[in-house]
Amino acid sequence: MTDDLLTAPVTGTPLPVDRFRVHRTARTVDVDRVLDVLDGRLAAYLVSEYVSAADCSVLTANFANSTDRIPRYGEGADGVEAYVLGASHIEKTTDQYLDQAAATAPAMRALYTGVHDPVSRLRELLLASGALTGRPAEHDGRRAGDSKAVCWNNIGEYLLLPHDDLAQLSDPLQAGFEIQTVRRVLAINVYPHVPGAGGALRIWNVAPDHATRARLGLTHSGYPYPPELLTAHPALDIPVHTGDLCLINGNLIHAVLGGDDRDRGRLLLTCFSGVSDQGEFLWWT
Ligand SMILES: O=C(O)CCC(=O)C(=O)O
Ligand SMILES: [Fe+2]
Repeated sequence: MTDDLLTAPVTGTPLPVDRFRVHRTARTVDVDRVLDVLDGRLAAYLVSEYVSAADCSVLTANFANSTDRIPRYGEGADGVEAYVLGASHIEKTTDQYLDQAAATAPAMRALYTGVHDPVSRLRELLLASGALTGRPAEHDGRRAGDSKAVCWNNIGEYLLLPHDDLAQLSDPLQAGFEIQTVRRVLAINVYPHVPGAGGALRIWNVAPDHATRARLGLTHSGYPYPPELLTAHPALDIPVHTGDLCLINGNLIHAVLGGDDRDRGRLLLTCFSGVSDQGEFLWWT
């Protein structure tokens, strides 16, 4: 491999400049703006105070008290990249993922004890609008997870390095899983606890092309793109706060910016979603 393969800038498709922006509302969700992100007409939509302070406290305490949190090992402090509750399809076979979704369902129900699950609430709003029909992704009669909870344990420059949420759908381990037909990922992110000023989302205006992924060895992961290869693309920073909902076009490269010790404990509730080749709105974790 020559050096050029690893040092050439990331190339791909941008959103038109007038679409590369974040729309904001407080408390109320404008379903049309969610559809704008889903359909590629908007980079991101942030709803502040989406979750009440009382529900944020309950969710944060439920997560802290859960005995089912699993450390995920990576590059981070003490080698622990994140604490995760719930299933993740990344780098698993479809069956392994669906097994994990079933096994973690009781822990996820426990996480939402005493609150209306805010990730489901967003999907309920979308489906109630009549604009879409939807369901969790399925395979052989078994269903994907509804949400997962993630607490990144890294601090420093990035809590999570630049990546896209689309490439991971192409993993040959999941051949035939219906999420592989989704062409644009809508990431549904809810933040019950953001203790510090760090942990902002940064979105670059580029959906990477196959050639970029291939030369960087990221064809089926979309993670991580070296930040120094992204400098030619405009970027949008979206600080997130306790109670926020942030919907993003996950095809665009994005990252979670870092922080310091005060940022430890930032809690994310999330699912991925998108429209299948059958025209159904699907979600998974
Ligand atoms: O932690 C966040 O705010 C976003 C995480 C993210 O982009 C992902 O898990 O794909
Ligand atoms: Fe992401």
